[in-house]
Amino acid sequence: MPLNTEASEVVEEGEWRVSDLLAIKSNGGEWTEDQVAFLVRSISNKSLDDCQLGAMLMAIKLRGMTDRETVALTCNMRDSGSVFSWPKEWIVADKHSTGGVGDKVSLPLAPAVAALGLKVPMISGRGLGHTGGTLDKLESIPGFRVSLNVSEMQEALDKVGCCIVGQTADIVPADRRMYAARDVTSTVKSTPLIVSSIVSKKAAESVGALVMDVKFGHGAFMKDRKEAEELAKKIVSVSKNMGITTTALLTDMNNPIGRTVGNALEVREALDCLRGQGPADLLELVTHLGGELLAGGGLAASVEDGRRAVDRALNDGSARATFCKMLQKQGVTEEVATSLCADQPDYSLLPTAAQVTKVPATDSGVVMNVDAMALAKVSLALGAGRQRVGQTIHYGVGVVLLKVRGERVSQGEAWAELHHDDPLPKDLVSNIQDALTLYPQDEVFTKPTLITARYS
Ligand code: IUR
Repeated sequence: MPLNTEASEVVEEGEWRVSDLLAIKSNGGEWTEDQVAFLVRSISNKSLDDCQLGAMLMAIKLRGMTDRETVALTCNMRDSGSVFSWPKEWIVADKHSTGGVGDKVSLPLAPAVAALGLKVPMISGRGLGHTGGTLDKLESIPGFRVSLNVSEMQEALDKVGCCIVGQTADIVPADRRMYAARDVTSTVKSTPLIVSSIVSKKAAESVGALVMDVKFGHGAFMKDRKEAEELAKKIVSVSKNMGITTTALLTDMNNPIGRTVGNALEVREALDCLRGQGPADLLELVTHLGGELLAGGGLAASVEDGRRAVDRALNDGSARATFCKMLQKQGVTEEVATSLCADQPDYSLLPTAAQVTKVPATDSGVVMNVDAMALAKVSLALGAGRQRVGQTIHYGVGVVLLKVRGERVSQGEAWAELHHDDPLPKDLVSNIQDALTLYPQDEVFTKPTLITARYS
């Protein structure tokens, strides 16, 4: 493929005509690092207009980017805003998930690895569409504040070891403009654009170790395993190229994680996990992802040792004590924080729904599958999430699964509970019935693998 067929001469040293650069990419060529830097500068200072930005994103989506280009894009995006600077002796780490249903992993994970010596300045998002957001879950705790300034973050990391906060305007501003444009130009699903968006924000946190939870399946952004594999490999290679020790786990998202979907309900389950009493799938994700971070940060001799350390921190109360301190650093009163984190927690302090309706099984059998996407849609219909940016959410509502994969249910027995504030929308009970698939009585249940691959 000839390079740069429509591109013309350099306009001035180090500067290019945007239309020439667009021609290079749309003809299948490769941009130089300087050209990528120029494009990101032009996005930030708005000398690249919305039409050109849309064309640039579409050219990237259709033609792809080499690793060299993606690294250059990511570095320049990182440098478009503030980059945190932490004390040299700190080992700073973070996790990112591509988003799942019932995914409350960050809540126990951050304090568990912080209790073991890592510093975790976790920047999370809000929920939109079918996946819930970590910030919304935390905001269901009375008093919790997701916006800390840099010095408050530094203080939280110094005294507690972790904080979970929202993105501020000065972190990777180029991504803000690019993401808004991707949303309206059908260019969200582009591996180099996803990789640069995610990794630039983690790099701006100045992390030394990163673990990615790349989800695939019915309830995930990536429905297809091949697409998820491609993303996982590219994130690892780009992030490592930027000096961040990175691994990615490819995890199944056909069933929701744990037994709860909905903000306050998920906080309860995260607190159960922090008392060593959480569901097995949540524990598996927290220990595996935490093990990767501890090994990546050099605080465990191996991933296996790291996993065991996380398990211990969840069982000996140290992760829970760290979470309790984090809550207080982020605005929760001592009384509420200690009551939630007690051996006998007072969950009545969390918002609860006005009504609980049980959903009976229409048949008998062993639960083979609870469709994560169907459950997410039910939870959204109950008001647990947002269909539009800025929509208010009901913190207490959601779904509790009384039966999950591998468990037996009899006809007429309740297998789920709907927690709702408003009268149930018509058809909701029949919609949730469609989420449940049972094995015929005589088949043997084999537990599907949750973590299916690892890339490093
Ligand atoms: N999350 C991000 O931070 N960036 C993206 O492009 C996607 C998810 I998709």
